[in-house]
Amino acid sequence: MTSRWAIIVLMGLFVGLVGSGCQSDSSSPPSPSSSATASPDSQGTSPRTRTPDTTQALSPQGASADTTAPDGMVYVPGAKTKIGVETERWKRLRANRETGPRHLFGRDALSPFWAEVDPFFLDVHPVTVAQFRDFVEDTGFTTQAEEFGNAGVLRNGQWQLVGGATWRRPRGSNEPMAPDDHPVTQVSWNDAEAYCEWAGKRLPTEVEWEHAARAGQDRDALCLWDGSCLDPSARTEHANTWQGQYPVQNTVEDGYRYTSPVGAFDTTALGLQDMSGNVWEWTASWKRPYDTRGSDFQPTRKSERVQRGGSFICAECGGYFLFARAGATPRTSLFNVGFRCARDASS
Ligand SMILES: [Ca+2]
Ligand SMILES: [Ca+2]
Repeated sequence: MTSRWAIIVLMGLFVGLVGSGCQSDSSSPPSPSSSATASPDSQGTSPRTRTPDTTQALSPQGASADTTAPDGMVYVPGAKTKIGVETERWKRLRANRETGPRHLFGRDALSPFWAEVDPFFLDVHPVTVAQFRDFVEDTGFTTQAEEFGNAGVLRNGQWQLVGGATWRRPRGSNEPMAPDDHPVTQVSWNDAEAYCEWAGKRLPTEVEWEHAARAGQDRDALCLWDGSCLDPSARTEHANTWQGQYPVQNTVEDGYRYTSPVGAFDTTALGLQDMSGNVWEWTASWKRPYDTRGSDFQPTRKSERVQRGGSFICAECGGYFLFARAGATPRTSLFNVGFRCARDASS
């Protein structure tokens, strides 16, 4: 059983690397290339994101909404929010190779749309190793990477399934323990969902994630920080990414070769940390092109869940763009993917 899963995951790694995902970003987490044919609702299965309409004004928060965030979370106001990126803008970004990213996410983020998002709470930072340990110690939970006996690691410039790579030792059994204050990695989507449920929370939809990243209002922003995101040096300052020639040389100008402690870089206007860089973050949503989001969808074993925000191996990539989407099957565990949890604000 274990080897069967390993093969499935390994196939995903290779397909993700040689498939269409490579064009969009060489440093994106490897994943099956099924997203083009999958047709999940990009807003996930969540009823929290309602059908968009043509009104673009911020909708007032419900008068009864409780805006006092629980410990470790921030309040994200509800709004009608624009998700995705205009085709022309995306083409201009792609054409601007000198200042823009060489690898640009986003073909499946074209066809932007308006969504109405209810207010919600979102974790300030990705779930840390210490927080995940509390969950494991409380529940005896076994992650899927532990079950399979291996997980995905970028090693010597190649994605590999490495034995013994788990949330405790994300790069393999002979590698260092993950520090307590770093984001937990080597957790599958299923693991992430289990954690959030234990914590009395849930995974955010990708619409909620992008809305929060836009500080709940800035619909036209490209990045978490201002227009300087097209300046390569600004990326070093604002987020844990990759400097140098991916995937063979990392000059580590930002101080971190792998994950960084949560909060080591910028905090957004809403008070969120590590939204860009450090680790990609699982969302509740199935990955499908936005222009198919209105159609029926039945997930298959190849269907992917959306990840957001880019990671420490995001090199000259567009992972730090607010519209950037990556994905992997819900069983996939990678050393640059973590998650944070959300909670309804008015219930
Ligand atoms: Ca780095
Ligand atoms: Ca992140």
